[in-house]
Amino acid sequence: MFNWKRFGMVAGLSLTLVAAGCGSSDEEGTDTSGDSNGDEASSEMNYGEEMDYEITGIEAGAGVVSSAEKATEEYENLNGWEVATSSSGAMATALGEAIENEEPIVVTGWTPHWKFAKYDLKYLEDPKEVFGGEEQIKTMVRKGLKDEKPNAYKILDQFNWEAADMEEVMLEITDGASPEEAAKNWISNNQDKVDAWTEGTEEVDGTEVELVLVNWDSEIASTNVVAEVMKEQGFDVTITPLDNGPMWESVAAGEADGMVAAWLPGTHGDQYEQNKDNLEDLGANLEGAKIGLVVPEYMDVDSIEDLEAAE
Ligand code: PBE
Repeated sequence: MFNWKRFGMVAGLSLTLVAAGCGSSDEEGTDTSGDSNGDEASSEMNYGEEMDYEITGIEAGAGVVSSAEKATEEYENLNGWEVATSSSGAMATALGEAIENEEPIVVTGWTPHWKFAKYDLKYLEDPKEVFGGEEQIKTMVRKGLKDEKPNAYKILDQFNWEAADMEEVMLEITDGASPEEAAKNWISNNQDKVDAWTEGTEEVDGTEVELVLVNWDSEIASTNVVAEVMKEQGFDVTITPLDNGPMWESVAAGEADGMVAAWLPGTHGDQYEQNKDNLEDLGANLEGAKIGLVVPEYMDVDSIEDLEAAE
């Protein structure tokens, strides 16, 4: 049997290594005679140079990383820029450190995310609309789930909340709570919402359910909340972290029961097209999501077009 977990891990790791190996290909040695930066009079900082013309990305398979790469091709001024891939956690650490030192940084960002509650941040305008508009986060389940595990299916179908709910859970996790703990706390404070998700379902006795996710902060929050609700109904829930492609493929292949992490229409548009015939789309579980390039407020740029091209 194909091991999706291992595939996801290995694929993620090797992509990271490839990305690390082909870092920046600066044109070193062209600047031969003295300091040709000239412009002593210019008070404008060259943010691009300070950042090594690098956008701080997240997991290689994330839609926001593909969009950022596309942006480096479509915006002339991002010519020569690279998107450095790592993980959502590493991006958040880099963002926190840059802010502490008031240094420039451009990250691949998304909403809902706790970073907007912790820091003063802004999305860069995207006149070419490379990052798309408002998105929904949708729930996808494997074919056959409805017949085989109707109560699990119904809970997943009825799961639906708001950005503020998700942010609350994310913030608690960032502040040190375990995902299970934060999920349980949210559930006990929002029993009315949870009751609507379990409405019309019966409790079960240890039925196994496997949910898949990518370890993005937003999906850690949502998946754990759904998992805890299902556990309270008697399900034996496993959460398996994968890379983005394998997350979609595992549901389409029927290896996993479902996921609540489908960002559409733009972010995961390719994955959806490739897998839509082999899975069941249960609709939006959250409205008003968004992706883009995000910078600290103190940076004097408003649009992607304000960033300087690499020399
Ligand atoms: N994200 C969070 C994901 C979807 C959820 C925006 C980092 C992505 O870019 O694929």
